[in-house]
Amino acid sequence: PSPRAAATPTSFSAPAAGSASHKQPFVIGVSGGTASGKTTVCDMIIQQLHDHRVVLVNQESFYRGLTPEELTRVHEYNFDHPDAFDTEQLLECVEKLKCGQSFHIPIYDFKTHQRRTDVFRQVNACDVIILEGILVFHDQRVRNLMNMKIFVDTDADVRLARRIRRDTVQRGRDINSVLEQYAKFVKPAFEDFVLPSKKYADVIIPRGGDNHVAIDLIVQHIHTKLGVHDLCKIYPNVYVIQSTFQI
Ligand code: UZR
Repeated sequence: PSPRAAATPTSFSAPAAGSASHKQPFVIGVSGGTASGKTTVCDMIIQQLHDHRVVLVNQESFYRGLTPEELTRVHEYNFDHPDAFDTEQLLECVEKLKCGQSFHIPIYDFKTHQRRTDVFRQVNACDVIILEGILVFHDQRVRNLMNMKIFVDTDADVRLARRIRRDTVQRGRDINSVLEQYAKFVKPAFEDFVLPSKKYADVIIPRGGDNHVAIDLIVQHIHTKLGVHDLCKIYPNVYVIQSTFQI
């Protein structure tokens, strides 16, 4: 219980989760091209924010499952296009978390290109939400929920080399299909959708997770903002308690 709740008169009920006086989490968007080091940057930020409750929401969890027909022609499916994601559900997730409610995040299986139907990931109230993905800056409504936007900017050759290693080693693909998919979908979608969304970033990190100076500066800023954020939310509550006493 917060000190404010302790000072609340017994006749004054605590605000319901989701009410206007709920302390809203600080939302950070982390975008960048495939294999740019987004996850590494998020992990480093999370490590340094150990004194706060942080929830990482990955845009990949919101991939739509492929229909049986799409599955028969999976090599023609564009996973890098904004329509491949269920953005409405992603929006609902961040909105709910922002007002202190929990959310069941789907679990996407990269091998079957389907959502798991038996399990989901429950995420609860938190202080910081990190929203990570290639296209998290694409939709204006999602962008508007963010308090800070970070774009991880890594050279295309470095990203392709990492992508080849990741897809062949971790996802069991053969190198020709990885290169084909890269040329046909990944690179054009990066140029059409990901790169143009870079202009919305507040901070651009060159070299991704290798850039410790940038990450330290970002974490310092988040700490400052979390403090300011808390204060802004405390004042309206103090006002409510005072007016209750006056009645
Ligand atoms: P990151 N992706 C798959 O490979 N399989 C799927 O079922 C769903 C997505 C890939 C997607 C995109 N593209 O480039 C990448 N393809 O996941 C985005 N082709 O993930 O940001 O971690 O690179």
